[in-house]
Amino acid sequence: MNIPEALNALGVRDDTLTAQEKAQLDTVGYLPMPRTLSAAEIAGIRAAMQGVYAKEKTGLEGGPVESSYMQNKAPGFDLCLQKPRVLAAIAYVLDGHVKSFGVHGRPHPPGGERQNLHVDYNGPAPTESCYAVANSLWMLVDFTEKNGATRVVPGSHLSGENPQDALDDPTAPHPDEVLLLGSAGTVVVWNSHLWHGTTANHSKHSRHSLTSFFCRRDDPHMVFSSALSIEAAERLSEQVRCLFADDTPWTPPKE
Ligand SMILES: O=C(O)CCC(=O)C(=O)O
Repeated sequence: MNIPEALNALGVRDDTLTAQEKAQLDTVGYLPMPRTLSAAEIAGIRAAMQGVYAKEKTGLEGGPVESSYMQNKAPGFDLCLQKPRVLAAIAYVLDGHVKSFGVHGRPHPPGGERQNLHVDYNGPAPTESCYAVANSLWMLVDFTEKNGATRVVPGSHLSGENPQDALDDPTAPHPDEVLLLGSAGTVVVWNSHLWHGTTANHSKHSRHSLTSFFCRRDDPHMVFSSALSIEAAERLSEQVRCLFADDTPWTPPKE
């Protein structure tokens, strides 16, 4: 099975996104998709996430700050690899050359700090028709002005610049930034050359979310593993397996 066949089997068609949605990805660089997850789906993913975080002590003293490749740790994240409209938006940004780098979580607790504006790529500036990276952010609670919603700078993916080089202070508020506000169950797909970053969480609750990250399949600068564990490869459908690229099975990091 090749990638076009896999995307087709996963429900991605030329008209899965409207012309307006595609234009939004081209021009502003991100596309919110409200109501992508049902309440039951959110609850299932959150339970799986809390299970992994508790096991790994993610975000706790002595534990890691984030959990990576979560599809290899529990089946509860499989949905984050197979919603047709999300995959259609990712495939649109990457011109069909989709490779999954899996599902990742980073707790954003009360008091959690603001991140630098950044892009998710270390390679050279992309050309307009050849983007290397695309991300999807899965809101598992409402994203508000108070709880650390992600900020993005619309259109910045077209600048060919990295905010670390272009800005005096990438942590500072940007005059053009927009907060990605939305209800739990919203997924936002962005071109990962778009300048973006978490804002501070001033609320009393954790801002729960996951990302399901993708890159251009043949990109030489993306050197992370895209391997599935044996268990995940046995569980996932052929079409989802096809989105991953490394043949050597993923093995858990040593404790
Ligand atoms: O969680 C967020 O608000 C932003 C995530 C992010 O910046 C990233 O995954 O690169």
